[in-house]
Amino acid sequence: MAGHEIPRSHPRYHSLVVRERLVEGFRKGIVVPQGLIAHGRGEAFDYILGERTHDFAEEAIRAAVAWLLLARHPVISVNGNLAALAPREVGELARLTGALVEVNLFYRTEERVRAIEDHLKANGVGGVLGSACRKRRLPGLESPRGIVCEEGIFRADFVLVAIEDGDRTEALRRAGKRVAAIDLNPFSRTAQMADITIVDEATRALRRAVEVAKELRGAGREELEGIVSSYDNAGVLARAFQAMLARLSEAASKGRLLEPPA
Ligand code: PTJ
Repeated sequence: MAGHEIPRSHPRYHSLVVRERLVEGFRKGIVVPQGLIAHGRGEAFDYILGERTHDFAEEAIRAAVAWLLLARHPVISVNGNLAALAPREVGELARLTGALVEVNLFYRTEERVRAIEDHLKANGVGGVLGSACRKRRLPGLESPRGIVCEEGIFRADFVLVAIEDGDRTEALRRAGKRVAAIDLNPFSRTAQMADITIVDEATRALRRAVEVAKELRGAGREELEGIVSSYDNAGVLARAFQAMLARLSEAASKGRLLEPPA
């Protein structure tokens, strides 16, 4: 069934288009029903943030890109929601930074892994890991997210994850890897456990990461190391909470927002 026609004049046009993309992904077997619920939670946080990339997210994006460029074996981990929302952005960021792309799912079936690989390939992402690789287990992770590719996440020194449930970032860190997470919810276990937390909508953050990668690709090691070593994730998370608090207290004191949701 084709997606619904959304009138361009609708005040929430963009948000409705994004929902259609996920529903389409659900119909193609890329997104799980639980992914639609996860998106709703993300939308609520994005509303509070005013649906824009804040300075704290910008700082986290720069640190994540610098780390992707510095890492010996960087991997971008893709689940159903991310594949449906931002396949081209994933591909471009991987190309610019030399990162591998691996499909890693919580609600894992081999059929879904292949559907996501095909979708990524159809959107220009080359060399996706997932189905045809030597499988290994991430120690201490019971869920199917623990099934990883030896030449991908298992060997990685840096992993970028997005729209992720709570159990994996900790396991990746225990395995000695650095982790950057894109998560609109700064309260989440993933957001709290990551080395770098990008509190921003994943598609918006990846678009910005692509621009930053174009800029930083020509930078020397020293400059990249400077970005990484001066990065303070606790400070970035604190600023994300402050931004939410400021928007909420503005609304609470005036009963309305100066900038209504676009
Ligand atoms: O594709 P699978 O099988 O790996 O499953 C993927 C889902 C999303 C179902 C799974 O990872 C899950 O259940 O995730 P959670 O526990 O709902 O967590 C998702 C987190 O991502 C929540 O903190 C949301 O607020 C956040 N989130 C949702 N949509 C976005 C987002 N963050 C950034 N950008 C979004 N578009």
